[in-house]
Amino acid sequence: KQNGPALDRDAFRAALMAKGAYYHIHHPYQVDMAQGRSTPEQIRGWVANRFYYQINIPQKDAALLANCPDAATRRRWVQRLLDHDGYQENGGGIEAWLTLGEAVGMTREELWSQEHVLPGVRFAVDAYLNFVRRADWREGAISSLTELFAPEIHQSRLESWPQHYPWIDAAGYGYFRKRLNEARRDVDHGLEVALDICTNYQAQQRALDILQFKLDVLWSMLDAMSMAYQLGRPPYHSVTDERVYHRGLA
Ligand code: PQQ
Repeated sequence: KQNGPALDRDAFRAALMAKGAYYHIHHPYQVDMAQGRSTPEQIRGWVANRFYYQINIPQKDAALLANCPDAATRRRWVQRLLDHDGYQENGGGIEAWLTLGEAVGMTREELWSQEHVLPGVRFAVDAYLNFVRRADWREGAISSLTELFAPEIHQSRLESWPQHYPWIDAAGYGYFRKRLNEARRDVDHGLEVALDICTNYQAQQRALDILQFKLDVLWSMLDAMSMAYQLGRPPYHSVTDERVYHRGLA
């Protein structure tokens, strides 16, 4: 990319925020869920596939910690592991997502089995984990910045889903409620890192590319779900009705 003038702190923050235009809140699959057009099968498909994201997030954050030589940063970042994995008697986000799974009519075993996880979703999530494994921790932190836009999507689910989907047990909504505050706190830290290190044009463009990569991850997950659950074209649909796709080699 060409060189150019650096944006000042506020203009760079605005450029990051402008990437919200490509957030998965605008994906037709997400829009259909928010507007009450999704079938129970489509909601269940989303919950089961998103579970793969949920279980990879703490591994992603552990990878970032492993790459971070700064103790003060690790002290703050480690909270994300506790948020998702839980600690002592506190259940974390993974537990809350399993409760969401039960609320939409699936068993915990069904989620853990990964039998519903589509290859396209798996590849997208794996790309995120692998990026953070290999990246400088500060670039890893920048890749979490889609969370800038997450409180709005969690809030929208809390408002619209109970209205449209009375068949979902309200006990399932704990995850979304819990993330409202956690995401805001995460974003404060991630944004601080981005604004502090991206003080020249090239670093700023690189940060915007990293954020776009992460937006691509989230969008691609929903593309795979659209094919499978809306268009009736899951992998190998032209050959078999069986879910023959692999369940992860790790
Ligand atoms: N993103 C991260 C991350 O990149 O570290 C962690 C989370 C997200 C979560 O814990 C979420 O719950 C979450 N939820 C959504 C969503 O439901 O739309 C999106 C995102 C995101 O933007 O990456 C996260």
